[in-house]
Amino acid sequence: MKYVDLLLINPPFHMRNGGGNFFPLGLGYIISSVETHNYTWASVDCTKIITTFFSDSLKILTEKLRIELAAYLPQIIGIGPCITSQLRALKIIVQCCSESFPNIPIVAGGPLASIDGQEWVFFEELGIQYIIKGDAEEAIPDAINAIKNLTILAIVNLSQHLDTSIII
Ligand code: B12
Repeated sequence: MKYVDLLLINPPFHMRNGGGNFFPLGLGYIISSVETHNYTWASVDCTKIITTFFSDSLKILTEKLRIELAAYLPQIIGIGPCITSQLRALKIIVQCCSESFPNIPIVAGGPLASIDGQEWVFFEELGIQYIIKGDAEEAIPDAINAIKNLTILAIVNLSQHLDTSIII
């Protein structure tokens, strides 16, 4: 199992005839910023798992995503770039992530998450805890930093309770 600060999940989409596909530029920007901050990352590209939203494909997505997620131990999960037409797949991704990592924060981002008035899609329909609106090159490293500091605080607290010294 590989420890990573950030696990990015690129949602799949139902490709049109003759449509193309490449790794999203927005995720590339986020990854570049995460590396600049010396954090680690990995990505699961769901467009490599399915290219249609027919029910057989969605079943394959559920099965294969579960297997891919089992390879990682992330601090935070980022799903995106989310767009309107991906809703059915987003439900599956959130469900698989919540099952595989029940205590790990999940954050969604991208064009759909950035539209005012669409927050309910993420919080109520998908059950995601956090969204980042707009560009995430600064917000994602900030979120990783906050989570790491919380973990350190928890360990310091525990060490005080136990009256032992823990070197972090
Ligand atoms: C280039 C582009 C494409 C390319 C490449 C897509 C790709 N995989 O990279 C192609 C031609 C393949 C394409 C296809 C489609 N596209 Co397009 N595309 C764009 C376009 C013009 C630019 C996207 C881009 O690269 N921006 C530059 C990067 C740096 O910015 P960004 O993606 O926004 O990323 C930043 C933030 O959003 C955020 N962010 C992004 N991802 C994440 C993830 C997390 C976890 C977090 C926290 C934040 C975050 O941080 C990033 C860095 O700052 C946008 C319009 C636009 N102006 O945004 C439409 C747009 C995204 N596409 C759209 C659509 C509808 C599609 C298609 C569904 C069309 C179709 N019917 O087939 C497909 C789906 C493809 C897919 N899922 O990848 C819509 C989405 C609308 C919506 N409401 O959801 C948009 C907004 C255009 C529009 N106004 O209609 N697209």
